[in-house]
Amino acid sequence: MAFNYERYLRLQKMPTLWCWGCGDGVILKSFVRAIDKMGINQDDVCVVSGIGCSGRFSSYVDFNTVHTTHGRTIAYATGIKLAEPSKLVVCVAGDGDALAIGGNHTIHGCRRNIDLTMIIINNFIYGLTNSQTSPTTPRGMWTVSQKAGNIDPTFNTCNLAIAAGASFVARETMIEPKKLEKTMIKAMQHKGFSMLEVLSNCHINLGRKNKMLSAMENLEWIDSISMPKKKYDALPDEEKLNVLPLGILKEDKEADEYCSMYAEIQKVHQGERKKITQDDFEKKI
Ligand SMILES: Cc1ncc(C[n+]2csc(CCOP(=O)(O)OP(=O)(O)O)c2C)c(N)n1
Repeated sequence: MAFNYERYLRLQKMPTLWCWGCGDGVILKSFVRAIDKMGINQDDVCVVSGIGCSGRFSSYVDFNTVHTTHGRTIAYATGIKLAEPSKLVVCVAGDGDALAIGGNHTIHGCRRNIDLTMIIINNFIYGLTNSQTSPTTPRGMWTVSQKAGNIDPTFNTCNLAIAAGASFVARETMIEPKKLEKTMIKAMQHKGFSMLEVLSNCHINLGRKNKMLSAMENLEWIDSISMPKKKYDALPDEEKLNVLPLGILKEDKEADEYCSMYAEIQKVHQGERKKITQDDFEKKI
């Protein structure tokens, strides 16, 4: 039987404002299937999105949703999670939203290891505002803010998340929706801060000016710069430079989760315990 997407969508908001062939729709459908497989009640999910094409994600799905200010998904999601720790709270943000204006929030979300999932839709450009350079735009690409070619070094989203302390870090592409769905489930089941970068296309605002005229050509380019982690690990170091590994890149199930620690603080305030000491963290500094 065909999957019933309608159950999870706000049909009154359809059609979406996304361009034809945009990866955002594929990612949204993978997300909805992942939630369905996890068997979570719609009322127990909260999706927080920022501003951008990707930010529209929260308008289209029928969960608890918050469409927040640019770059601030983690701040809102942190408040929601601390108030309602039993809910599944998922941030959805573009590469500009998560790594430029919201970069500071993202690294501190990773460091704090609060039980949130952050899906970063990396289309390598500011899509909504028509092609400004983002922190993941490859060098040499045309952007409206760097028409002679981008000279800025690019962020590697997953390396940044790992270095900042996220306890689950993965990367997939929207070219393989089934694999994406599986990794989304693993990310959302992880207890702690899980970051999932999804490589996606923006053939309208990145592709057309960079010799990728159609969605398919944009996808072929994504395919050419990414490969499964196992294959990537076998490459000589010099060949790894311009390739992005796919799959789960980090999974630490032992890291202290923020909501659990916060619950201990409540106990201090209620006089149930004296205070929190370094020993509580087994000196894992
Ligand atoms: C505080 C603030 N600064 C700038 C903007 C303008 N703005 C809206 S979306 C956006 C960038 C979107 O790019 P990205 O986050 O990569 O998402 P995409 O549209 O590609 O999905 C910008 C700069 C804004 N809305 N608010």
